[in-house]
Amino acid sequence: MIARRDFAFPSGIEDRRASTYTTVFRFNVPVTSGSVTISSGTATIGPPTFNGQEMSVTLTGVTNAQRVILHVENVNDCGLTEGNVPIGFLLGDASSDTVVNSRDISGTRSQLGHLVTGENFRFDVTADGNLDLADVRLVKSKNGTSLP
Ligand SMILES: [Ca+2]
Ligand SMILES: [Ca+2]
Repeated sequence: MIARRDFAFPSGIEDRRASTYTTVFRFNVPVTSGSVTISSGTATIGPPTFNGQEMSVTLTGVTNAQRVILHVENVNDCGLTEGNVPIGFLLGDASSDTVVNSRDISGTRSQLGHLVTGENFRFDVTADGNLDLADVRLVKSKNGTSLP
């Protein structure tokens, strides 16, 4: 039995560019079945895969500056467990505050040449493992965009 509260968390914002995004749902017990559908937003979802306490789905065709809401249900065949998980997609929003502005640009510039770590990975908006001018250019190109 998985508690409903497992799904009660705030929307994260993905700020990196990728053709495929993997969304991992982590539970407090091992999971072997479940379904995930897109309840709103533009994306194509793949079938879920299971590994220990994690269920993963891939998202492709995700457009920028939108909120995708994933509907998770029937985890471990427990019909009572369901929930909506919102994910924001906003390229360049390294600061995760729903707008791309000069703070994101200066923040990305401040990371130029650094190694990508668990602390600064959001500045690698091209998601290529390097913090370089391509990241700064991408953030600049999205200046002024925001999540609805
Ligand atoms: Ca921002
Ligand atoms: Ca990069």
